[in-house]
Amino acid sequence: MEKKKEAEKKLVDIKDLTICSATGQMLEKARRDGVETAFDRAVTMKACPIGADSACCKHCFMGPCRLNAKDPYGKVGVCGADIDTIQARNFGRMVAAGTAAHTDHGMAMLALFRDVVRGEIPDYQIKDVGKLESVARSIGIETEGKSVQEIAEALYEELERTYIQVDGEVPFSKRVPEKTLEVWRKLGIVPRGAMREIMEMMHRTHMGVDQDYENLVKQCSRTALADGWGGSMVATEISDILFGTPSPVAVEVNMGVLKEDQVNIIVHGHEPNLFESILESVQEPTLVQAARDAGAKGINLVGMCCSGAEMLVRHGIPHAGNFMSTEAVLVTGAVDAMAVDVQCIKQGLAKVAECYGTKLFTTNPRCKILGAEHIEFHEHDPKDCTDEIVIRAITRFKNRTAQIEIPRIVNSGVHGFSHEYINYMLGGSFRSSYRPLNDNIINGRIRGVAGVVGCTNARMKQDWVHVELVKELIKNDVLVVQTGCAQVALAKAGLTSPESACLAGPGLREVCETVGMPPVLGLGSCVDNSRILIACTAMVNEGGLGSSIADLPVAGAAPEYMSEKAIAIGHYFVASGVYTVFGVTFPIIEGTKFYEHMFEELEKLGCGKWGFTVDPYEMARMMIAHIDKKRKALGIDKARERVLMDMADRRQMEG
Ligand code: XCC
Repeated sequence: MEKKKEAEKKLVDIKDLTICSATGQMLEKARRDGVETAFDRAVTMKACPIGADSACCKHCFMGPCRLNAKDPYGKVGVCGADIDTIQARNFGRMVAAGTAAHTDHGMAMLALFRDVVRGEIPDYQIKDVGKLESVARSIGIETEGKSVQEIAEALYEELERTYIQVDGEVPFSKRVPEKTLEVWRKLGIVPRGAMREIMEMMHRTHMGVDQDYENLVKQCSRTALADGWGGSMVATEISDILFGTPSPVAVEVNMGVLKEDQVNIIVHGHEPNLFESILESVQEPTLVQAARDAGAKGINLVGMCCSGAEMLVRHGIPHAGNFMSTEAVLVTGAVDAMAVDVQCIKQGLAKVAECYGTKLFTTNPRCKILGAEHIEFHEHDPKDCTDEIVIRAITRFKNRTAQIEIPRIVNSGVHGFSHEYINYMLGGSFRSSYRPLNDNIINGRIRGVAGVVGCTNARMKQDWVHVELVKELIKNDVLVVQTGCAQVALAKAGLTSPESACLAGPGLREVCETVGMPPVLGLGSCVDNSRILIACTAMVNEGGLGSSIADLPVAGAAPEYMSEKAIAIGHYFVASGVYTVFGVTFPIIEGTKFYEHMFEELEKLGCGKWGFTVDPYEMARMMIAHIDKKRKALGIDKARERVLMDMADRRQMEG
């Protein structure tokens, strides 16, 4: 009886769990079907309060030692480590893990590129030669008079240093604005190879090594920068070179993109090569015929999470939902196969898939899940794996037994705003540059730019903080750029459509309507946050907005983050000069020296700084206040005469 009462008490109203109606509908169905999801587990699994405060040290076996967040300096660990050392060490290991995830992905993309260039993988080609040349030139590789093959070989050789270089600066440090790089050099945080940085981070956080929180934070910065300006940036650039640089494309999102009368295949993960190959397999005439023979009208390929976001911006492939919807989507019963590769793949998927007879396939040797079937993906013969997944999905379609219920919700938007396209979009083909963006910031039509990125989290009302924050920002004339699961949250809320410009403030609205763009620009997956770094650099280089990234009227946020990758991303933005506000929870104790350093002192050293709040409106206020502070420092706090310059004005000005 007591137990029953307890269970009833814990049955939270679904409206408090998500604002995504499709996910809510599926959570209702899951409850009826007796199927458990992460939302349920988050209610019954109380987060460990000591871990949440980062007040626990388990780096040696004299512990684990627990300190008291309410009296952080009241005691120290058995070895004598104080609260600042413990928090900085814990943070450092999170940065190392997040950086490792992105850089391991990036290194895999670079290895794929090498084998394609050397003719060892005929299934992929260099799709974007223009991008190949521009990336090569950006790091000092001479392209004039050289063949594509020669440029590609030289680029591979150079970018390999991003990972393995023992000394020196990563190749993409050549792209960093001079003054920002100067700050890094002064602080000693210019990254060497990512392997070296991650290794040193792990070493220094071992028991009895670095016990000075400021010194530890320096290594956190160097490691995170090896991600943002290293592993992640290489992953983005190489994926563009191999699979095409995104440009705006109309896309449908939400669970209504599933089709009851078709074979539905979802790809969920982070490495675009699996998805690119499945895209080919679903168009294979023999497989399309096999699907028809099984009674299906066709094969419907759909993405989720970050590889879904990459395919969304690159090819306009429909997207079924973000991280907190991956179990819920299986509850439709309509998913015939879900193929996963690496990162953000809940082990809980195996159980839910089993309940609905969905085939769950792992494909990457780095990620196997008990209960899922493993069909290994080999780049040298990718179709072996992806054709087999399609065949198995068709078989499941033929033998469907689960009751099917697909939420009839589809949202449309425009995505695919790469840095290259932003350049073209605002300037047009005659004066393609960031000048119009900078001018519109200077004249006050656009107040500033905010990156709103990151995950969704079982401990937050899914999508709610993202949507409220972004609405607040655009209403105040702040242009929003997005990646990852955040982008999908806003797409489902309809804010990535050009029509949503009506929700923007008058200045931003005018710019959006003139150009025909939405006030919320979707850039791609989480590794594509590197596109935001490049956009910031372009704004600095264009002139008029200061001489370092830290001078720009920009801010970042990850309001519903959940992964260590997000911590690494947040810290590389902070180290690059961006004020970055996180929601949910932050592994830190307010009032400690470590807190002061991360939330205040870093800015005084020429970097950005961290901020935290769970409230979307407060988050918007904090970000806008920062943007206004930067506008004031630049002397553009008073909006200037609101005119758009034309070519004649510009020539006169330049003259
Ligand atoms: Fe994962 Fe990348 Fe977070 Fe989404 S946003 S939950 S990290 S899928 Ni990248």
